[in-house]
Amino acid sequence: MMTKLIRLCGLLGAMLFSFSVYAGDIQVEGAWARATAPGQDTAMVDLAITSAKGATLVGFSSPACKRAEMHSMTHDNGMMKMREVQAIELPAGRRVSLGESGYHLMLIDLTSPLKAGSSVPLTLNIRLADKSTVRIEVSAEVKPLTAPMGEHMQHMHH
Ligand SMILES: [Cu+2]
Repeated sequence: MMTKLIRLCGLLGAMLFSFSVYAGDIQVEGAWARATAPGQDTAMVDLAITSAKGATLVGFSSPACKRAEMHSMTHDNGMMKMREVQAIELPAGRRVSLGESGYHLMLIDLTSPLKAGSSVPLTLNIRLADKSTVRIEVSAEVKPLTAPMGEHMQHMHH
């Protein structure tokens, strides 16, 4: 019991501003977004999460936007469609790359444009098997506008 408490405190206290975050049993890596074009007020963030135990990503927040949503992408008659989802499963020990699975984090109503070379702070809310929720601070790297997105992100349709 004590060990568990200490581990949870470690997770809650994780304020690691690096591009790869190890917070106890949960590892977040490769968080990035593409710089915004003039007039663009939404941005997608891709990242990978590996949780040693089964967990669920249930949301996130960021001071960079007024609204933070998790989206999935599906093909519909050859068109990409995005839909809000409330939960993204993180199976035990499996690296879940949001982009590869069609998911992404969506920053809506950006408070300011995303500039290449800067970073976006994010707080991920992850629900553990025991129903407790941990918050993990992540810093998403902003890459130049020309940085290639995954194939799934190229034909975005909002
Ligand atoms: Cu989206």
